[in-house]
Amino acid sequence: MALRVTEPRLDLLAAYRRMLTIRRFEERVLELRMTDEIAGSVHLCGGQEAIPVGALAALEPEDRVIATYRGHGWALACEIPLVTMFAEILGRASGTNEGRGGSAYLSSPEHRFLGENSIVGAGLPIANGVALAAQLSSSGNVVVVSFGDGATSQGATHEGLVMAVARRLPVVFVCENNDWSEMTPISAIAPLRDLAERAPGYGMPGETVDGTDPQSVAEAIGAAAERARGGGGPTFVECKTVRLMAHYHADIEHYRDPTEREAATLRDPLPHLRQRLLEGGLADEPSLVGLERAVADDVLDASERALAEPQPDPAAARTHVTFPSWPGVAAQSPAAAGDATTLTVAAALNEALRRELAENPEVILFGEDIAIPGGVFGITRRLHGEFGGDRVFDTPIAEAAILGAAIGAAQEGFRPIVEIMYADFMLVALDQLVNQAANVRYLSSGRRSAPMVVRCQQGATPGSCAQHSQSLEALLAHIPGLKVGMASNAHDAYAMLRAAVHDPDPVVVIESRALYPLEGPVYVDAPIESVGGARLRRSGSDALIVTWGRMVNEAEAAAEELAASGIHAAVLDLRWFTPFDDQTVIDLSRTLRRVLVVHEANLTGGFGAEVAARVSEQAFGDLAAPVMRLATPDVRMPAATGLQNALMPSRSTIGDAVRKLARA
Ligand SMILES: Cc1ncc(C[n+]2csc(CCOP(=O)(O)OP(=O)(O)O)c2C)c(N)n1
Repeated sequence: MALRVTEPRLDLLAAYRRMLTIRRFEERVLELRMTDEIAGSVHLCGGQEAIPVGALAALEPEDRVIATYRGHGWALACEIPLVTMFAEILGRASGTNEGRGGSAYLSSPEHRFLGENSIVGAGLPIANGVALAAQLSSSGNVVVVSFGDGATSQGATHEGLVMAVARRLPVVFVCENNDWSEMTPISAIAPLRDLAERAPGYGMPGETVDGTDPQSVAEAIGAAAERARGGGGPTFVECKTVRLMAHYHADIEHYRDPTEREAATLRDPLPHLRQRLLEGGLADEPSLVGLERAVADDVLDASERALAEPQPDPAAARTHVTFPSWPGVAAQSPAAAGDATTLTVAAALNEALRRELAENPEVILFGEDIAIPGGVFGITRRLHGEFGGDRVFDTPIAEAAILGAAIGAAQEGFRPIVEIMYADFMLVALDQLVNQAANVRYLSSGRRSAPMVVRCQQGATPGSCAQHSQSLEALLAHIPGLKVGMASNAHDAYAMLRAAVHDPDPVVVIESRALYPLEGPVYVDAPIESVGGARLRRSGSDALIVTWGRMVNEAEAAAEELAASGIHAAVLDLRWFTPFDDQTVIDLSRTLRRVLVVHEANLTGGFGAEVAARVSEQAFGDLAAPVMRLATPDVRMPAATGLQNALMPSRSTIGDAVRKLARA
């Protein structure tokens, strides 16, 4: 497809210098790895230098770049200083990420380099989010995201391409085709002459260029960027290149035919460009020799300086997991917050979203069928009509693309709230939450964050099948960097969602589908709470039931029945799994001395195990009995109502458990 709009003239001598700098850098990294100055694997980009150098020559200063894990060349093309790059790869405190990123996951947003990504294909959905932010703010910026030929097999790549087309996002997808999908030739996977042939199938233009020629790369990427800037949407640019430095430092390439390797060496971009400079009269031999010596000296000098830099302070390893505190009010009794309106949980959630959209222009809402249809459970009804299609929009059925777009947009100043229709569906896109969102703050040493809210609902209801009824809070709460909560009533559904939107970290707000119709008072003008804090729902003197979600209501009903027989159980609604309210849980456990944890999720590895462990460790001497757990047994969830009821805790089984505990 013809793409040419303009033909950026590349300063070939400057390009040669940059490409040579990248090559010498990679060679020096290899030396430092082989002498064990560098720990771990290094994946070097020798042979591929023309792609980042050509691309950056075609971009504007405010455009953004996201690279593959083989991304040193991109980082250097973005002009991150050599010494800072070496320092990061050497694990020094003065590195781009203070030693947290290392070779394959470094970033420097100040240099518009939003980072490498060690998960193959994961950068595309995030690039879409960065592009979404550019589109919504009319900045005119473009995002370039690079990925290997092997990454074209990834689901995230497919979802990213689909989403970019659906929203006409200003992204340039740069496929660095070096013929090798790790240790398997891409020809054995994709029976295509060019991978760019796939682009029209997505509904975007595609072009294949010689990725060893910086001029061709600059022209193709320049044209694609201009098209994106003009509102024309994404383009797929395939740059055919060569891998001259193996998959990683210790790869002996036993799987590679020597003749293919030899042919790749003959395509080495550096001697070709050197020859072109001489033949074109752009440089003479002595000046090139001088330039080459200067580049080698610069690289060596930078590496020596980085080696002399101090190691990070070991105490720093624990910082910047999440923001330490947020100046919202502490969770408080809703009764202290003025007049109440009676709403269902579903309506309370809708009102929270409406208020956040109305009060905060950076809030955007997207997900599957959430805009025009108003969500499959109606939680987002009328919001598209009130706030328009830029702020409330429907997405493809592509959970990784949804979460990735939220991550990218959040890093660029937006507050995305996304809906994952069922918690079960998050499992197809966990990478974006666990490997991506949860890492942003830590890996950037607090310089970046991804303040996004993921809403999902969960739990078994009559007829819901095993793939639509799991309770997954423990899985999510296990991940450092995420905050996770679950409401048991209409006011908390409202207040916790608003707290999540104002929190500076990624927050997963789990809703209980069974509770959507539950009515209760909602104090809509209550001050915004901070994320965190359990709430005592019922006082008692004989035992403490710690629970959350719909089980809070079951526990309260059980406590009511128990009171009639003289057993007074307190009920604590945990509300937030992370951050965990140790103080409230432990103080009450010490006082009441008998603790039962109840949850709908199945027993093994459930969050009840975490509560029990914390209480056992911190309230040990005060307990009159071991902490008890009551949960759904470790089975899959059947659809039939009678079978479900036979498994899940209920007021009657909770009552039995408390009676047993009271006798212990
Ligand atoms: C999701 C995922 N699967 C597997 C890997 C392991 N892995 C690391 S690099 C790589 C090869 C990627 O090949 P390609 O996309 O062609 O990039 P290239 O190595 O050519 O730069 C693989 C499979 C990974 N990091 N992430």
